[in-house]
Amino acid sequence: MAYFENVGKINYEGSRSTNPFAFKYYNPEEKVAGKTMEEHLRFAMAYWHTLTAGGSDPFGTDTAVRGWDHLSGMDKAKARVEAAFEFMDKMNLQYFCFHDVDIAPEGSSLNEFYGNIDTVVDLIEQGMKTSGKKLLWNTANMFTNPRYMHGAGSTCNADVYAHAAAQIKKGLEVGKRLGAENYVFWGGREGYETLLNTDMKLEMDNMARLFSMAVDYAKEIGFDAQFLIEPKPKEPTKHQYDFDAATTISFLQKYDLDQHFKLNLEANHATLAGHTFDHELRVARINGMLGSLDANQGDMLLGWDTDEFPVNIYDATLTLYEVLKNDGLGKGGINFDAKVRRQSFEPEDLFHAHIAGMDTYAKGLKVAAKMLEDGAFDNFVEKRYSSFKEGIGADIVSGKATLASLAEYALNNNQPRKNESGRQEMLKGMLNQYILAE
Ligand code: XUL
Ligand code: CO
Repeated sequence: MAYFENVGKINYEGSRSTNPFAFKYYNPEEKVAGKTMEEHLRFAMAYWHTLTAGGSDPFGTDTAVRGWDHLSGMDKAKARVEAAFEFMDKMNLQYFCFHDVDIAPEGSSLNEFYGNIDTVVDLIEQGMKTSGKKLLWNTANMFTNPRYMHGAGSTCNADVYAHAAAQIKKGLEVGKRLGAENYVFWGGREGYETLLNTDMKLEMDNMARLFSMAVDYAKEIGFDAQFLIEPKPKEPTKHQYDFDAATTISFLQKYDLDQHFKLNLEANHATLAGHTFDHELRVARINGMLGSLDANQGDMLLGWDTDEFPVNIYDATLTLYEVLKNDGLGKGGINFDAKVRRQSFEPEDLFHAHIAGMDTYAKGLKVAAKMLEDGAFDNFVEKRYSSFKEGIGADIVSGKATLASLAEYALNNNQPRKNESGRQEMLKGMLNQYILAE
């Protein structure tokens, strides 16, 4: 059965196309900086937003109209698998991502949940075989069920902690079976509401213990996916431990986990942390921790995680600039952790949303590649720090300088070199020129 019968395969038609069901910039085979767009971008569909969610918000129930609405339980779960492969095929998406609860109902016991997962994973495995679609990452949802009210790895309840471990164990087994390229941990309730009732040290130590157990188990079963932590500063919890890239990296370093993990960075999480997305990518990149991306965007007028499809070419350009500087995302990809608005309730809207997002990132990729190729920004930065290339600057960088040697230098240096302008406005003008020209 077709769940998206009004829409055919989405093809590239070029920037002058007026067909709303066509790519204007995303041309999978087009070569950019030595690789095809498809190889660079590795777009993924987020199962939870595209198949599972229905548009509800804290003030209203679902609005979405979907071909599986009349079904329930396992029948609905099975229908969604069919719909998922139809959507990915029509949308030309090669990858997908899911939480355990997105694909299968939890039932009334852990054992039943395991059984439901196995049944649906059989279907997914079949679909992957026939279609060639791949699993970018899977994860365990350890935040929706009421049992996780105090957290999962950071809960005060050891039985809940054990339940979380059981979900992760199954998630790793499923990941191995489906050949997931990554496995994600997002700690939505790993944090606190008030320090008055919180043992922060124990909570963080326990989280690290759970990550270590996951690393050990993956090794034991031969699951070689890249492990990823997805930082987010707040929402749903007031303060989340994986606050941002810098905080998460130092957490991983402290617990000796940094060699086993990289980061899955999300645009709207960056803005919630008071950062730009490219800031987060830069922090991860210079620490060798840039793993994968959750592509979306927030709304400057709203203070929460609106998870809108990314349409901002300026941001996409700066994002792809970091990705290219990182020499790509390796096993990672670009997952649309984004949802259509509540008013965009028709199945067609899912296509419009993904087309807009994929075109935005495709255009960003082309602009960023040109910026890198020309080297204008690199040259500027290189020149800006040139005082560290020779003389006293080279001594500082090589570690030869001491406070005493620097003080002696400063005392004798009667004509210190003058500061030069940072030329920020000129550089931003140049960036606009690239975006408008490319
Ligand atoms: C929530 C969020 C999650 C993670 C996976 O803000 O981003 O969907 O991506 O759990
Ligand atoms: Co996300």
